[in-house]
Amino acid sequence: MLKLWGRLTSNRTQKVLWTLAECGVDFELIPASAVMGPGGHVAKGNRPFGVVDTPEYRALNPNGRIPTIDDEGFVLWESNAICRYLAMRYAPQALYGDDLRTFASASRWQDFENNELLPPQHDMVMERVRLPLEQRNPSTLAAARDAFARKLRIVEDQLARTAYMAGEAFSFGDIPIGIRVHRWVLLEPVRPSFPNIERWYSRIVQRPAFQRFSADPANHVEG
Ligand SMILES: N[C@@H](CCC(=O)N[C@@H](CS)C(=O)NCC(=O)O)C(=O)O
Repeated sequence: MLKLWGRLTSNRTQKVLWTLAECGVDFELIPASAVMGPGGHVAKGNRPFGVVDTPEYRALNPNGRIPTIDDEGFVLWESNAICRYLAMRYAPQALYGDDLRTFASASRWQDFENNELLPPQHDMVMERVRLPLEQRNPSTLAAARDAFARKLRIVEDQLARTAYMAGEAFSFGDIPIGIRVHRWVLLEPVRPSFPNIERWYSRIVQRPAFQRFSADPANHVEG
């Protein structure tokens, strides 16, 4: 069975969990992390899951980061590469219409999410949830919220043109943006108006594969 090292609260592990669910692939989740454990973040005095610092894990993933997969002896790290691999191997039709340009467009949205949306939202989660109160900095939070909303405007404009990120059908490009928007909705009860994102999100949350691992707020805004 496919093995996945990671944790439910990791947004990059979440991308892989959602993709696995879309593909209908069974797997074993091996909890692993240097910074979080069952009780929450180490910054709050909790014990991490560990594993990532062992020589065995470093031989699989020299970064000591999560997620990593082992699919019948094929080991892969980098969350977006894992999702592309899973889509190509298990669900090309369902996850990009088995079409080169849809694949390229979906990959572009993965890169955009990783480079533009993830860094400010990481700061938002640290400032809102994970850091002890005395370590939080209101100006870091304000800058992160502004940067995130500015970049989300690009998603809003895309969704004014197409029903989903890479065209008229769901693709793996919707997965990282979906994780990001879900966290944003959970973190920000009062949000700027992005009607196309709201319409798209209302469909995304109905997907059984999203419901399976990604919907639970505990995996996003606790710890
Ligand atoms: N570019 C890598 C980044 C991996 C990464 O930084 N993962 C985070 C979790 S989202 C991590 O390993 N955090 C430290 C830990 O939990 O030990 C990827 O997308 O897989």
